[in-house]
Amino acid sequence: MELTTNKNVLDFVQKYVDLMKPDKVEWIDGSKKQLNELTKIAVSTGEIYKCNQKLLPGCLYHRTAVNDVARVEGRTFICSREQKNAGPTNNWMDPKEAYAKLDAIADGCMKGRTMYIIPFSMGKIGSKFAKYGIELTDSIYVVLNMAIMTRVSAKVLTKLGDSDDFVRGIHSKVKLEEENRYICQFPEDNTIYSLNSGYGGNVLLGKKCFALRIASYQGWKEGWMAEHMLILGVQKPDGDIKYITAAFPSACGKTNLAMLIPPETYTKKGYKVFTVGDDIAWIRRGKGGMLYAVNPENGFFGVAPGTNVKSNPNALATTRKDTIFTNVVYDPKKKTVWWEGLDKNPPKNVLDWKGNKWSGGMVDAEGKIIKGAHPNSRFTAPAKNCPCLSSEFENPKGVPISAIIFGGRRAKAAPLVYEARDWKHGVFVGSIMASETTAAAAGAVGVVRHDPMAMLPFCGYNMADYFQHWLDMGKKVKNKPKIFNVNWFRTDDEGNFLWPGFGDNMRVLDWIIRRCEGVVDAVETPIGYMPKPEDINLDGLDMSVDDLKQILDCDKKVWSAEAEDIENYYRSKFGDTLPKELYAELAKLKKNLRKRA
Ligand code: GTP
Ligand code: SPV
Ligand code: MN
Repeated sequence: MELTTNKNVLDFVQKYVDLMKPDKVEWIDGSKKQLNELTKIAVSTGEIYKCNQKLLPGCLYHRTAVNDVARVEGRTFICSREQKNAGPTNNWMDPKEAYAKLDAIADGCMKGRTMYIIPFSMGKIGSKFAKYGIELTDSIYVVLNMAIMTRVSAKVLTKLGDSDDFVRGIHSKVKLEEENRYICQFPEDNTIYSLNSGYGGNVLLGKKCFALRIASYQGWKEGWMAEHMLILGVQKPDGDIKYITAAFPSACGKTNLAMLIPPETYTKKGYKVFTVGDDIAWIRRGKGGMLYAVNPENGFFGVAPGTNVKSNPNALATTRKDTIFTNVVYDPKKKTVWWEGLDKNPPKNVLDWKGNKWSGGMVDAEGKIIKGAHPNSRFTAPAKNCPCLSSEFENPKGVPISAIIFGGRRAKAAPLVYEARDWKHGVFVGSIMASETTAAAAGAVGVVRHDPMAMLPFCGYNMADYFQHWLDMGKKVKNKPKIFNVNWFRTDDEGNFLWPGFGDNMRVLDWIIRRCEGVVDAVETPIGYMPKPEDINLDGLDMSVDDLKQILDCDKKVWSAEAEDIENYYRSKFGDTLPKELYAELAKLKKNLRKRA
């Protein structure tokens, strides 16, 4: 039954029913009963497996097509009317051409299938931050994931009333053909059109497509920001909580930092860390001249490999019920799941992420270990399962931000942590972010590329305008967060990480917070303020101040080369369109490097 009389919604649905020609249409109200019935259908067709309900109550298992396991940046388009509004970092398609191309692929694609209509909210329904969407899909897997990741409810339609202010999401698996896979965003039409994929970031349209690509555009127009950031709260022994957001590229440690458990030297003093979000932050100006952040999502779509009781016990605990596992190892007898880095006992005689027979320790013809789980295998888990979920998770006003952290995966160059001199310099620091590519997107892994603010694949408009928007936001905010850059991934010549990372990243957060409070000194370097090595708490770590000095350095030679590279990047990508403040910051960096040489 239709859940609304909103003509804008009904017209939208009808248009795609006429085009895609589903046998049946079903409105999703988000009720447990309906989701259970859909699960039953998906289990009966083999689309989804039910896990062992004693060990993993409410948990499900799914495998995507082998050619469809990550975001496809090369097939992701920003379809603004003018190419310049997509900018130099996005693929662009003319919207007319894009609709025609996609409509032709979608014609009749749901014959023999059911179209599910999912009303969902990003952000708490009814809050100032909230934005609503309707996703059409022919995938039960998508419905079940959306019901975890977003707020799926008939209430969304009630709140929407007769309004036209909703994001239109159109998704079909079609035939999962790689050559006809398209992830198109139409920011000026509030529309997302995704065909021929069944993988997370390509099809859970509330996430990257809406909450980042469309929302970043909305934020630009409306004076707020949509960022690829985690949000966490650090509670100090005196009870005061400082909130921090951090932008790292995909698979560079957001979920891990958001859920970190501090080392004993902190817990015994009473420090606690709370998670508000692990991937996306919507940020607005608020009380006290500060920036406030909410997590618009309702669940975590986290990287499975490497998640274990030691690295991230909170994430692991979050996945023990009502979770969907995708592309990990499945034991069809025990109905349990496994992934590399879960424990040291890989199962035998089970199925790998492709559904092939697999046993831990199996090697290929060259003697190389065959992995059981895909490196980008994921869990979809409800936020409310998270043991360290912040009590502010549902706060409709968001949390006040004291610090913003940028960070990437850099074997060399970038030090453990440094602080920007001011907001403008901080925007520069975000704009020059570079990071090694990971398995979260299709393509080569481990290649250093520029990824400004970790938004390269997610900015829904011209990146030069996005930089300007950052600069402008700074002008409007009185009590601006301080901006920092971190790198957990420095390695020695043998490729070993030089910093323990994970829970021990608390030691860096501690310095950051003390900087925000103005209670600790710093050393001025050409790239910004760096900690005095003795100001990083190493208590309980097998690491000397000398070891630490290795990763708290600003090598002038390395940074001079870095500055050249930034200049090339700026000039070749953006030329005159780049805000002149950023060229001025680059000039300052070069001068600092010369001065102190
Ligand atoms: P997306 O969900 O793709 O946006 O990823 P994410 O940024 O949330 O990354 P996540 O926390 O899932 O971590 C990705 C990978 O980085 C995992 O394999 C982690 O084990 C690894 N990782 C996370 N934090 C650290 C760290 O502090 N040090 C090291 N060496 N590895 C880390
Ligand atoms: C990322 O790649 O940054 C993710 C996973 O968070 S996806 O939803 O697939 O984009
Ligand atoms: Mn992400």
